[in-house]
Amino acid sequence: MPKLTPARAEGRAAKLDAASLDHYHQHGYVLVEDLLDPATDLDPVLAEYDQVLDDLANELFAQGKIASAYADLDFDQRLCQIYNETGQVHAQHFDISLPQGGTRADSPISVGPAAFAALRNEKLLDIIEEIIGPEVYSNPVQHIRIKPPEQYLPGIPKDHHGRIAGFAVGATPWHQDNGVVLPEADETDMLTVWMPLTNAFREHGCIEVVVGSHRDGLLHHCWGEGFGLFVQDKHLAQDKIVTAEMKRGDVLFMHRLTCHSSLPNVSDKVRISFDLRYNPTGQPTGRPLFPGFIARSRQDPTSELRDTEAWAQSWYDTREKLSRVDVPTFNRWPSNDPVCA
Ligand SMILES: O=C(O)CCC(=O)C(=O)O
Ligand SMILES: [Fe+2]
Repeated sequence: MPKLTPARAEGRAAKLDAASLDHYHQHGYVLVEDLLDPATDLDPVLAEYDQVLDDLANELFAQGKIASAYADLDFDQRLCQIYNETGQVHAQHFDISLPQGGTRADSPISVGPAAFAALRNEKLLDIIEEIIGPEVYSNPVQHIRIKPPEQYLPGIPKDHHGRIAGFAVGATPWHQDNGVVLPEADETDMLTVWMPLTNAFREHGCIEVVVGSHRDGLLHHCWGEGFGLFVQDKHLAQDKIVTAEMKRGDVLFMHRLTCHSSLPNVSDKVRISFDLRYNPTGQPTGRPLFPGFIARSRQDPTSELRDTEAWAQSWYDTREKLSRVDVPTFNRWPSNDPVCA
């Protein structure tokens, strides 16, 4: 399988060289190696999630749902132990976004300062600015994906295809990010930023990309019970698939129409990644009920949101509001689509 072309950032990582930018436009993605410093940019985020897991463990223990809070286990072992013992994937506890439906006033969400700092990371914004321009909006379609080794999840149910059920725990099917947002975002420059917080090599379930697929327009997506929206294999150029093995510090930038997926985690380590999205300020985000913010503005730097508490509050306010209304779906594709049968 061909390797992605890495674009090495220079100096303070503020620049994509012309060849890398050209690679993005030509192929629909660019993988920038060593853009982030694992110790200063990523470890604080992992520490925040250690705390989230600790809180979750204590809460479940207090509710009598687990036999111990397992404070002596490391993150990976503790996570798997809790998932297995409760028979549940607790992904929403860690996520930086609300569920797409059924939000309650107490739905878990994790909007801590380290996550906010990652969304506003200057090195990321420098590259984003080069791709989509100087007025950068943090699009609220954003997730942390914690993908445990499947071999360590005997307690989690599988669907009838043998796939492990739950958000992001298994392989992610082929899709375009444009396909999972509302049509209002179809004409935008929404950009996906994917970064591993732990190494994401093939065995950990890394991303795969169909090179140049952003040129083929929006593909038809089907709805799969348990694993969400996907593009059928017949629409995929199999010979254009590349595997994006990435280490901590690398960042992948993808066009909204670039078709991608991820492999199952067959390793013995939990794979943790962020997928964030940005669009030029003023363009629709594709999820109008969720809160975004101005991450960078060259025109009016004072309009940038720098207050981590205000950001968290914007999500808490949204949660409260959504818990009282019947939220229309963010999905444009019918669930019983004859084209998908
Ligand atoms: O991390 C994954 O498994 C899938 C990520 C993805 O689909 C995305 O970043 O848009
Ligand atoms: Fe995606």
